[in-house]
Amino acid sequence: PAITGSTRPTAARTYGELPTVAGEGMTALREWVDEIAALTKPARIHWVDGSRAENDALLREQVEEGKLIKLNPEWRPGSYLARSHPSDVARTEARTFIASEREEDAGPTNNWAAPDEIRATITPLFDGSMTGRTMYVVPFSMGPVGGPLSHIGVQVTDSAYAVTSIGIMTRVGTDVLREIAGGAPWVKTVHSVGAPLAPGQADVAWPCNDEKYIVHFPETLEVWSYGSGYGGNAILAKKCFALRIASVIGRDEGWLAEHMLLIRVIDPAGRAYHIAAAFPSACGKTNLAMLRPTIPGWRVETLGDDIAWIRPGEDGRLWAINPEAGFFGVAPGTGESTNVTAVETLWGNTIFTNVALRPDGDVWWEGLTDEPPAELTDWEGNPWTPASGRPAAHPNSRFTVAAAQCPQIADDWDAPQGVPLDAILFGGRRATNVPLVVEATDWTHGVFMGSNVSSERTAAAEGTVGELRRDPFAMLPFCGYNMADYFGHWLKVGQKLRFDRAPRVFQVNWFRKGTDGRFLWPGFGDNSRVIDWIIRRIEGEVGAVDSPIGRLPHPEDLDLDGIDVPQADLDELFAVDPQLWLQEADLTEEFYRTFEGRVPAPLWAELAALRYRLQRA
Ligand code: GTP
Ligand code: SPV
Ligand code: MN
Repeated sequence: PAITGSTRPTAARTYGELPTVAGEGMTALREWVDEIAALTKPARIHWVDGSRAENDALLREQVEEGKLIKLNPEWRPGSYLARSHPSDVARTEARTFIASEREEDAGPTNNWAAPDEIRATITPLFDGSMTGRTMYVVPFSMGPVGGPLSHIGVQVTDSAYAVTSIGIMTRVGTDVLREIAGGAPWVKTVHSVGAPLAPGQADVAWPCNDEKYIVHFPETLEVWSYGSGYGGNAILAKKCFALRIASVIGRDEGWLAEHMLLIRVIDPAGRAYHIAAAFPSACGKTNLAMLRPTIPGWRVETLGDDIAWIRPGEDGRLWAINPEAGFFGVAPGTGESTNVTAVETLWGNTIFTNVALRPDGDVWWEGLTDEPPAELTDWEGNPWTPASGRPAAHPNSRFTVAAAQCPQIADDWDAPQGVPLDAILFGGRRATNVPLVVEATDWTHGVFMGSNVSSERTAAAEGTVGELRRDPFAMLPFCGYNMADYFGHWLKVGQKLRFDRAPRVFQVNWFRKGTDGRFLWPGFGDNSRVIDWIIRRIEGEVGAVDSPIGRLPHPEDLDLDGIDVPQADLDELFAVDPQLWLQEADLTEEFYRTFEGRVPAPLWAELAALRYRLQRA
């Protein structure tokens, strides 16, 4: 049957076209939309078609309503600045729930809620939550529409900011509806900022609610998000779907949904390698994804900067896609000297959130230039000068921009079948202990390494910045099921690979500090020197030094031509202190014990072997 539009609340204003896509699957979608509308009671419904005209209209409207500031097109064409409410600036992990039927399926690292109970809690909040607002229906695809590794979702939201962000971050449009009409399964995601408008009530620039719930129902493939308009709390395709829900689908179907960047590295001989790397939030994924090697002859092509969906292929290799279509990147620290590729990517058509505004109508943030401008308007809209003694941009301020705009994006970045992985990197922000690079001896050891990632907390989520916490596989806030089962799933995926075709696993740490508190490694473009070693390891061109924690480079094998890292710093970068590592091992045991017998035996065996090697060192 042809769709004639929703029967519920009559549109006070009409936008776009009601979808005319026909097919069985559309009935279920329409019924669901009607059901959500009956609950949330919006003033109007807008089916998003993903067209350029629609996007332009939505942006214009947000400017008229004071929700976006149009940047000076002379400097930043097609670009906008959003200022969030000061209380709504990052993911709220304490308000994020996995509502699996059984508590043990969520596991000790997630906040669990009984599905019935949490539905009973949030349903009254959603009741009338869109009053006076437009409810947008956004059909999106993660991965190319119809691709073998792709999955579809629909987000209903009362935030136009979310709609324009999803439009950049995913593939939105009527072709997705056609897939749904044809019977493709889809994930239901519901988002409300939780700020109903009474008749005549003026809206605010960033509506949100002090009460927040980000709730995932892994059994019914649903996400319900209430009260926040920011990032991963509001763009539900990203962390909620592509990681938390997708990790559960992957567990059941035999693949992996990971918090990983994806790159192609091309060496001076023209050989191409594909690397995926998991670093916790604000620990360098976007930067490595856009790497400009400082060693001659090397090139990096960007494939993805935050999420990878990875599947064992029939050839015994792991194949990965980036399911997203854009970057939601950390602004501070992104500059000409650190990530020139990002700076070039942001030339226009970008939505900035919580950065500072220059008097000339362009944006600025800490690290964009060495010297700050003499005067700015800070992220909260207050006058700012370098003497203000506070950052002008919020530490978790972000840019939202299409992947296709990246000057070094791979030509085939959206190839439906993805790319075969040669190496997997695990990293974190560690001032001590973890060396610049260390290679795992085999897949199981690599999984052990991944399960032990710890990292200093960043501004990407609420909490105390700098505090060391366990963040296995950089998935602590994103694994939608029991983390110990997830470790087991990684081991199982490894068994499907041909031993000589499984990616090699490495742990890296760009953030080790000297006793004086300065970074020992220059990082950024110079991380290509570590990549170079990794690839020469893969090719068997260099040996390695066995250490209790894994294989380290022979000092002469790390290409340091053209940089000046003092020998003392290099020694410290690779120092492995058995006593400190034995303490880490104790923490690992403590951590594993929180899973009450669910951590797979091979990982306990790795821990025992590690202790044995450390005690003999
Ligand atoms: P999410 O988007 O939150 O997942 O973050 P991300 O992992 O993509 O981190 P991103 O690349 O945005 O980097 C976060 C911060 O770390 C930025 O301020 C960077 O400047 C800084 N950073 C990235 N790479 C390096 C590095 O090699 N060395 C140092 N010292 N800092 C780095
Ligand atoms: C992260 O925190 O890892 C991000 C930002 O990539 S958000 O989308 O808000 O999760
Ligand atoms: Mn991230």
